[in-house]
Amino acid sequence: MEKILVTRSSMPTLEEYAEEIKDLFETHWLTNMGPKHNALEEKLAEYLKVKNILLFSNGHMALELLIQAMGLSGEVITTPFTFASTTHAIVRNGLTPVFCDVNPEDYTIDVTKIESLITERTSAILPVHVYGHICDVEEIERIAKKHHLKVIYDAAHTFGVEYRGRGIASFGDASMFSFHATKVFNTIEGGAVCFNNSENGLREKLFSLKNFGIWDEDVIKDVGANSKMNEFQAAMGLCNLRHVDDEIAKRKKVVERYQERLGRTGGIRISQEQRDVKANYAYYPVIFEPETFGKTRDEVYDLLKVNEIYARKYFYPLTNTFDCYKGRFDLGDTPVALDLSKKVLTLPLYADLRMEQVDRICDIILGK
Ligand code: T4K
Repeated sequence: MEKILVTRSSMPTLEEYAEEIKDLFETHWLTNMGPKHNALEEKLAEYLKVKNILLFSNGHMALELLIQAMGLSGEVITTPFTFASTTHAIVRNGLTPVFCDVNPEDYTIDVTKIESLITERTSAILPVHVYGHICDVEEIERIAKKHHLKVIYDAAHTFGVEYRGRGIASFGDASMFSFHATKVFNTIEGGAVCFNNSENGLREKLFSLKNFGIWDEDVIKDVGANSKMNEFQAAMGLCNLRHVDDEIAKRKKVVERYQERLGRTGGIRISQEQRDVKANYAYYPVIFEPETFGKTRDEVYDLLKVNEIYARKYFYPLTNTFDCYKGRFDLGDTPVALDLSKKVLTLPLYADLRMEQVDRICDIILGK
């Protein structure tokens, strides 16, 4: 039986990558903001339609250091229907996450519930464009302005996504992207912070924080970390960027096949295309309603697994139920997220997933 995993990293050919890294064996310049790192930054700023970009060793450190750089304090409003990274980045900065529920349509933050969670301790909103579905960026901007809050987006899943022709990172004060091996665009491990406004010193601060707080050889101003993207990562990015549009087009075909096969089945909820959004088809989440569909999410998961198909329960468990946060949060605050986390399964999705493989997955789910 052919094994199918939830995703498979996009890679250039060995020849293309070898060609890209060849000069590293002459220059011996391997990291610390080298020429490939700088070239990738330039190309990505253009691709993502954003004025400022800084590259990091991974998305998580990009987010953690972004929160530090913004000097946030007290409470940060966020959602628990996400990867561990989002909540951990807040807590590791000594801040308190305040969990807002998500909406049942696209699983992003429920903007009607944000204002009731704002207190005098709130300093920011940190919503997640989960699965590549964008948040209600306009309403979030309105709320943030009214209450003088910062907005940081966890845009780990939204590489290349645009809203009304604007790069998604042009919304909010800043956005974090992940370029992990499992993402639409990867640099093996990697990440970025993007933002438009550069008049607040954010660029300089982030540059310092990802390099031990060093401003120059003799001046260390910040308690920084080490989170630099190295030249081999950047080389992978330069190669993958050449093919990313093709990859997204192929992913779209896979998604369309899933929609065709599963879209009209009672008890199965699939994501709808968002209006005015150029999508990237990052994930394919399916919600199984056991009463109507006849099987629970866990039963579908197991059924696929015995057939060597490894779908994933992204995002279960909710971050506010993690062992490390035991007793700290009230699950009653996020009922929609809790319900989704018990019913969602993300099906295999990657550019080279063949149509007959998609059909096999759908046949098993539909009991054909
Ligand atoms: N915010 C959000 C909303 C995120 O989803 C993430 C990361 C972050 C922040 C933090 O960004 P990073 O610091 O990671 O850049 C994976 C990824 O490791 C993680 O990046 C991602 N989200 C999360 C949703 O998924 P795991 O633990 O599920 O990965 P793993 O090792 O089980 O891999 C999943 C599948 O991917 C494998 O079954 C096969 C495929 N795969 C995996 C690897 C490692 C490949 O094809 N190649 C590979 O090299 O977390």
